[in-house]
Amino acid sequence: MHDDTEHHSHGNRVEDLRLITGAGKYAADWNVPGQLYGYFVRADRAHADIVSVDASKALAFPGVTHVFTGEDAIKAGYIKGPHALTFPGRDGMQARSPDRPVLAHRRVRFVGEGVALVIADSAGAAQDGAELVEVEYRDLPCVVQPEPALATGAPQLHDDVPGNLAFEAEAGDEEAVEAAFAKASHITRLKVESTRVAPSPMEPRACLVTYDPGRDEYLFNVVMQGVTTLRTQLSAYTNVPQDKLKFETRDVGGGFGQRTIAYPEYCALMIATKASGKPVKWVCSRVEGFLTDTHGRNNIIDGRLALDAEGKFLAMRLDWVSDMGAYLQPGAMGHIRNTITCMTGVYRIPALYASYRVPLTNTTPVASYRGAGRPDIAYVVERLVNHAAQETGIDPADLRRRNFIPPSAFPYKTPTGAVYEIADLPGLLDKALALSDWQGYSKRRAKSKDAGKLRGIGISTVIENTGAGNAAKDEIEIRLDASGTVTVYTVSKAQGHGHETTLAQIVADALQVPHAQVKVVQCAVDSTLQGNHTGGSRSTVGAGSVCHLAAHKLIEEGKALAALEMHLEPSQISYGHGEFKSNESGRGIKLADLAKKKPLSILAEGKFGSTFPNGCHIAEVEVDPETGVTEIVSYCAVDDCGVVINHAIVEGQLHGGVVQGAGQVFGEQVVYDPDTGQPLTASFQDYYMPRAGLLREIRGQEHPTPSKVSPLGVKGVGESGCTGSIPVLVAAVIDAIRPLGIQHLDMPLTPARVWGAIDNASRQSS
Ligand code: MCN
Repeated sequence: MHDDTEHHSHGNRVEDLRLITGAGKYAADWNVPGQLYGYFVRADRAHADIVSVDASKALAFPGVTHVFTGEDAIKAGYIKGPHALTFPGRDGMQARSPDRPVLAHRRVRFVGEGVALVIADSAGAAQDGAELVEVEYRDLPCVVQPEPALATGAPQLHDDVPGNLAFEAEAGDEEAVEAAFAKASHITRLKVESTRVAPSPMEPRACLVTYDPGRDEYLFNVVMQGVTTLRTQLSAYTNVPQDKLKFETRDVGGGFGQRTIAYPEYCALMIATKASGKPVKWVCSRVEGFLTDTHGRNNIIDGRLALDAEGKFLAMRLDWVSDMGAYLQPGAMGHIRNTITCMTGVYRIPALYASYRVPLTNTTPVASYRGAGRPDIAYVVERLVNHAAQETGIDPADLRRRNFIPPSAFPYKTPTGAVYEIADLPGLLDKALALSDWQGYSKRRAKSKDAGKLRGIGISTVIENTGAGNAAKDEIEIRLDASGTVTVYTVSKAQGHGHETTLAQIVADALQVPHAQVKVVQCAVDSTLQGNHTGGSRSTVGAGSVCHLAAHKLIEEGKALAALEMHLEPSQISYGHGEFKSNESGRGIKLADLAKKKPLSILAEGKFGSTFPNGCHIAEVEVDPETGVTEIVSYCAVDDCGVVINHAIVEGQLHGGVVQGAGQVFGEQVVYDPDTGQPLTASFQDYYMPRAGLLREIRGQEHPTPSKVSPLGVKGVGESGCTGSIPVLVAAVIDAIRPLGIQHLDMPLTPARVWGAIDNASRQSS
């Protein structure tokens, strides 16, 4: 590898200086002269008919210029948002997606739903004006939990969604599973919940929309994860043609899937800017974010795993209830599609069957969150495997080894039709066992016991699909200018992932030029490139691979041009380290000199399938039986994300993902009052956030098996940490408290919950 890129492959993210010195430009930093400000009046109840909205007092407030309501949303025709459950369900069922006018019309269905948009000449006036909007409601009974929502007699949210059941789906072979269950020598059963969480990126949502009547175009300065998906969805919601929707964004402070979609607020702002003739800006508060940014996970899964007398897995059945909140959103598809793709986990399980029921409830809509179903499936499969190990008395590492898909079986077609490309699971396990000193555990457990602590160890071995996207293809443009600078254009958008570093590194590597010579421009305002947004850990497999192809195309086209210059045939030219050279005379022409004659522009494209990163994580915890407080005392992660482009960034991605998973395990949970539907966790005073001290050290190792899906050999890594950490940390805590007779606890494993279980167990045994 070239010296410079070698240097960068171990760190030095080029975007960091800007981002950590306050020089980033986030959505709320965009302003234009003469802009107005929007503030949303939001439902303060979970379920009610809107009897009337009286804006007269608000309109009389100094500075307020307009108030828009559900009537305006209906008039504009901004009524039906796109959703992603577009594949056929059980018996060909089509998802029942109710209307969702961009401002609520006649009915509100969750606390926080936008009812009116007040526009004023200052943010303060808009907020004060909003206080004066009088909404008369007729309260309706609400339902905020998924299983009660499906029960007979439950309050009904939408006339066109009978029984609150928006979708039903199934996968696998139910008969084969039932037949295998009938012969099994052991069946493990566990019902688990992957809790509803609030993704909470650092940067709150914000959006400035400017309407240009001359061009009939809208320009958005908005938080996003890539322009193409947002544009498609906004167009679907509003019927405004895609080429009339422009976007300009520079930095995004975290996304985690939550910044992908076309939120109704953005469409309501379109109504406001068009009607007022002025740009309109809205900045979301943190509380509003908790109420209206899509939530994540939120699955209840009843799982059964059948084993034979040797501990071989025979069959697995999973019955899911996947609550999507009050309306279907784009993004929620992953809860079904990804969980089917990864259903067999890393194991050979000959028969699989899953059923899905998707209820709607009086809660904030749910969409994808880091992993989008992959952590959920890994969680239930790994919990079942650990539970089975316990029940059969087989060592959990050994039980895994007995059931792993062997290296020789790859590419492996799973019973639910996915094709896992490549993995070395036994190798991964061996490395993780050695790294964590699995053998020495009992000594450490005894030591903890002496100190009055309950020690537990957990293991997870997981695999997930990453890479494939919805876009027809990923396109990259590379321009070479007369200064020799290579500029790479992409429509993916980093939200903290370091793409300015890694995409540049890929191109610089291929061109053998210093890293600093390559600049990355994401989502240029007039770009017409196609491609996937950043999500599904696909940017490196997709955009990254095309960067590689584009750089090689640049070399080939450059050779042709250099040959013309030197009156030679392209075959007589070779390329290396930024220079085209005649093979015979050694005469050369540098990239910059070539561009001085004629700037070069290259367009490359590619379409890539899924890659399957996998990992083995082993964690140890100490639980204090007096307080229920858990401390993570050891965390080892061995991961295979194929060829690594930048080791420091990959390590950072894994750390971030692991801690995000730990947040869900130990505290994060969105809670609603079951009677009133009021959210009880709509601020950081009530909603737990993991802090640095939660996980002090991760010992990590790479175990790459290069992918052939990508010419770079890469697999995605952005979500892997979450997928591995949730099952392993829960397993470790359960292992610690199992000697007290506790077999199962649902997340979050807060001190109160753990202590309560310990207390309960000790009462029962005494
Ligand atoms: N990388 C690498 N070598 C590999 C694979 C990846 O060097 N073999 C680098 C990439 O070049 C990139 C980073 O690791 O800089 C993540 O790459 P990739 O796995 O391709 O994932 P994406 O860039 O598509 O990121 C999406 C993924 C998802 S889906 C969520 S959600 C998520 C995540 O990444 N949200 C994040 N990581 C996040 N990190 C930050 N800081 N903020 C978020 O919102």
